[in-house]
Amino acid sequence: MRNVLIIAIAMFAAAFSYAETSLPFDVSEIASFDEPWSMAFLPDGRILVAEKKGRIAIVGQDGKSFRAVRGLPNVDYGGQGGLGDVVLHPDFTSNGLIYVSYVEGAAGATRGAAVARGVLTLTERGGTLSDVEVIWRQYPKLVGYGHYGHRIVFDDDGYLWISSGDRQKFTPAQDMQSNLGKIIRLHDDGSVPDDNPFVDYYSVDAFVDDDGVYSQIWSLGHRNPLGMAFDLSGQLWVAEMGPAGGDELNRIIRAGNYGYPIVSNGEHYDGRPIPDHDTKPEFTAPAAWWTPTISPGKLMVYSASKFPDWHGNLLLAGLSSQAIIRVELDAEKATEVERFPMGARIRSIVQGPQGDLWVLEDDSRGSQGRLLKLTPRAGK
Ligand SMILES: [Ca+2]
Repeated sequence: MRNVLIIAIAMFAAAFSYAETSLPFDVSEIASFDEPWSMAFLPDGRILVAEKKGRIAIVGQDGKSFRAVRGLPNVDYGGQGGLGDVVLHPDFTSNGLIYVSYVEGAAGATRGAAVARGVLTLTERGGTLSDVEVIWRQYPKLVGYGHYGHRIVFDDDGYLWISSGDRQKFTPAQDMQSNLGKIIRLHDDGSVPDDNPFVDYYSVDAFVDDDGVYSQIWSLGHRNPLGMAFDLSGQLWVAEMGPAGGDELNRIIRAGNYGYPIVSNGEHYDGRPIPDHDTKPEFTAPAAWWTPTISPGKLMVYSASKFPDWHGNLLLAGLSSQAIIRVELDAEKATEVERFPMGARIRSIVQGPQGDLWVLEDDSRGSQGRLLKLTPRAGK
C-alpha cells in the first residue's frame, strides 16, 4: 500500500509541467537547496538563501558559484525551527548589516526564536559574519518545535518589525507578559521606540527585566504569522496560519487585537469549535480568510512593472495549497483574485532587482527545495 502511494505521488509529481499550465509566467529552475526558508538579494545581484539547518548560501542568479556565509549563530534545528529569515539592513551598502532569525535552545529542553544581526563581509570565497549580537528573543522560552513565526521586515522609516508565533501554546497570544503571538516593532538595534503603543502599559504582574516585553508589542492575538509586508501606501499586512481552517490575512493596526485563541474562523484540530470572528467584534477580524486552508508562508508586495497588472498586489507563498496566491487591495479590503498552481509547496517569494519573481520551494513532502525564477510568459 505504501509503495502504491509513493508511486502515485511520483506519477503526480511527474505529471506536473509548468509548460502545460496556463500560468502567465515561464518558470526557470535555478538551483536546489536543503530545506530553504528565506532569501534576500545583495546589491551585487547575488542571492542569500537561508537553509533551516543553519546555512546561508550565496548564489548567483545563474544558480552557479555557491558560496557559504561563515560565522552564523548556532541554530536549534528541529520541527518547524532552525534558521529562518535573512534580511538586509536598509543601509546595508554602508553598514554591511544583515539580520537573521533562528531558534535558540535553552535549559530544560526549552527553546524560542531570536533575531541577531552582524556585519557581512563579502569575499571571493563567500562571506563572513562578524560582530554578531542577539537583539531580540521570544519570551518565555518553551518546550515544543512549532509556531515561531519569526519573519523580519524593515519599514521605510527604518523600524524593524518581527512576527512572533504563539509556540502552539494558544494563551500567550493574549498575554501581555509574553511577546509570543504578537507583532513586534523595534529600532534597528533592538531597542524599543518611545512611541510604541504599550510603552506605558502597567501590570502588577510585570516582572520581565525592567520594562517588560509589552513595550515591544505593536499588535496581539496572532497565531503563527509567517508572512509580513508593507503595501505601497505603507500599510502593514500579516498572513498567518489558522488552525483547522481560518488562515488569515490581517491588516495591522496599532494596538490591534486579532483575537487568537479566543476567536478564529477555523476550529481546533481535535474538533473543538473556536467561536468565529463575527461573534466578538471587539477583536479585529481578518481582511481575508481561507477555509479550506492555503497555509500562507512568505508574503510580499509587488512593486515593479514587469507584471504590470500586479503592481501593488500582495503575493502569498502557499504551502499546503502548493500555489502562489495573488491578492488585490482596495482600501481596507483584500481579495484573492488569482491562484497559480505550482505543483509543490511554496516556502518563499520575493521580487528580484529586475522585477522578476523568485520563488523557493519547501523541501519536504515531495517538494524539492528548488529556487525558481518566474518571468512573464511571451504573449501573456
Ligand atoms: Ca471557528
